[in-house]
Amino acid sequence: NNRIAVVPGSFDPPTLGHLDVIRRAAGLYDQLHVLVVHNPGKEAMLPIAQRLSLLEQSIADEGIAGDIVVASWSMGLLVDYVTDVGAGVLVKGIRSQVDVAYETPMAIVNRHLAEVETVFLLPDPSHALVSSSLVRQVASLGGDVSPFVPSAVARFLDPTGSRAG
Ligand code: COD
Repeated sequence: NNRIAVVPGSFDPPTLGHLDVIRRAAGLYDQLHVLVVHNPGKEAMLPIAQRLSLLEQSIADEGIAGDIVVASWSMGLLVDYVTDVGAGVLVKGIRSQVDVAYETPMAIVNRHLAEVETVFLLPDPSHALVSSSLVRQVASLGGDVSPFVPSAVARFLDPTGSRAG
């Protein structure tokens, strides 16, 4: 069933780039699962539960309409989740050729494993340079991340707003 798609990511934290891709995917599919995947290769900043809550708030705040499920996954293959929820498509955002090179082998493997197709979406160019790792770095050094993240995330990372403006 390709009317259901899964948008996986670390979302540590969610950025405006992620929200742009989620909005575009929500316009293309009947149901979207935004899936927080534990990536053992990356040292996390935020606990999974915090990322889920920030994603839910951000999707609501940005007024992204549609049937959107926010969930997490840490057990086994990503394609197992995709198959379990009756989806046939993974949606990934592409910022540059670096993302294409990283995503292509995974997309081919996922198709072999479970006949799951991967659809690549391009964000608005104004969001294409944003990454969670950049946001983590700016936040850890005390900088203002509000231009790069949804307002719920900016409030969470800088509750007093002392760095903004
Ligand atoms: N603009 C557009 N897209 C963006 C932006 C932006 N500014 N920032 C991020 N994205 C995209 C990324 O390209 C990615 O598609 C998605 O948003 C999530 O990004 P991150 O950084 O939150 O997540 P990653 O890159 O750490 O990905 C985590 C995944 C779990 C999605 C990835 O590791 C994965 O697919 N793993 C597969 C695990 C598996 O099943 N392996 C076996 C078969 S290969």
